[in-house]
Amino acid sequence: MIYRRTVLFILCVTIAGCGDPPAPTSDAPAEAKADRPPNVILIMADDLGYGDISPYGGWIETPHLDRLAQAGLRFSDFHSSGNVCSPTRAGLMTGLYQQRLGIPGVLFANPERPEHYEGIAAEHVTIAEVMAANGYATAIFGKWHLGYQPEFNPTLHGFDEFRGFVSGNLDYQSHIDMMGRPDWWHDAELDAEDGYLTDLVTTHAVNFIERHADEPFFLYLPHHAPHYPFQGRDDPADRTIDGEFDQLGSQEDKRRAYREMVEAMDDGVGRVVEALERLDLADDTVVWFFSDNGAARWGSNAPLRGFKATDWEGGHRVPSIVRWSSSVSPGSTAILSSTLDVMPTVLHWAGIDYEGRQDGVNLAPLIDGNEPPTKRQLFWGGDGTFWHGAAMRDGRYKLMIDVSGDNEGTPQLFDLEEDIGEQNDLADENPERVQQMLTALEAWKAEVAANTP
Ligand SMILES: [Ca+2]
Repeated sequence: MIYRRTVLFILCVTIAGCGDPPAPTSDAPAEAKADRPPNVILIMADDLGYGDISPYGGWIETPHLDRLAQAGLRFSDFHSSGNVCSPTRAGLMTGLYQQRLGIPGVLFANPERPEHYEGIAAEHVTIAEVMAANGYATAIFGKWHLGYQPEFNPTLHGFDEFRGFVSGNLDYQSHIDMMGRPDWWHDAELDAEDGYLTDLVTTHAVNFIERHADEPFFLYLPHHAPHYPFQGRDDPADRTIDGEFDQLGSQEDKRRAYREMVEAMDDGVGRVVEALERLDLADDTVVWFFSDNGAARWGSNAPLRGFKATDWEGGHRVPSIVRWSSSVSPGSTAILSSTLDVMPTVLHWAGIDYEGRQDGVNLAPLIDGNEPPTKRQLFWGGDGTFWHGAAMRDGRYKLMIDVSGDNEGTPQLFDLEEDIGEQNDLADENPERVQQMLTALEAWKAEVAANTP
């Protein structure tokens, strides 16, 4: 483990563009224990919508997430940087717009698709690499979806341990991917395990926390739930090796299965928090829960418009709750924020001075109230709509370029503070604002394209 960390550290300091080697600073948050920085656990749901879970008034009761929200901070204007799986994950891992990494869309499981051979390149610095270089034990349990080839394995991107899968969707019981291949890994080797996928992720998480209770740890839990195939704990396996199966799963009542999948994930949140409390780590551990994109049509993004794979709010405004009992005051916040902000914020909380490039911002001073909210711009353009459809936020305003269905990309403008459901297009009344935002969007496209392999 020490050897691997050393290698990563050398990698980071020798590669151009990496910036100065990350190193602990003297201005770690005063609340952290003097002898160790906080542990960090990122729990990411897959395709969970804004209107799915009870802390957001959703249709599924999630008592453990309710409890997390009561003890933590609930974001109401938090966004995934992509509207589908791989792009958001690339942005989350690096704090960079995923377009810079050449991952604007899904990395397909089908080997006939060119994207099957792409992934997160070695020169990009991940949050796990920086944490590991600063003394953290690191692990990922769950869905990677940042490359199928051996060189993209998470153990080569800063994670000491990996249990999980590399494809976009997996049978929750048989752990077979949509192409009929086994896809359950232990580090860089296929290694089958029995068990319901969501519970397996949780069991490995609790085990890791117990093993590392005496040292700082960084734990990334990208759950599969509630992404299809729709299978609750008691539903049978659908997929067999090289078999014929419905990708969505065989259950007719998909809403029922979806609810059970979310409930199993909520149980997992409860088991992780219980482990922290049992080991007296709860006050010294950041637990940050969010989703990788909005819900598909089996879930709910209410009151938002649109679904996963669109740039409407329903595609990327997602639940996000952070709990760090000793340092983050409970409540809710309307700060405009992004999965891109997770890395810079977590590194700040960990007392790590990282000088590499980041598109995200450190949210800590905004959360603390030490800085006033800034008027911020965020950009989207991804998964097949890249360079065609797109969206941008400029403070309360959103520019939307929709090329789906009958829409041919005529710019639309919405005031999200007045109209969160994106019903009243204000473009005709605000031509100057539309033009300013279009200009900014084009500048962003050109800038990230200049950094795209
Ligand atoms: Ca997803």
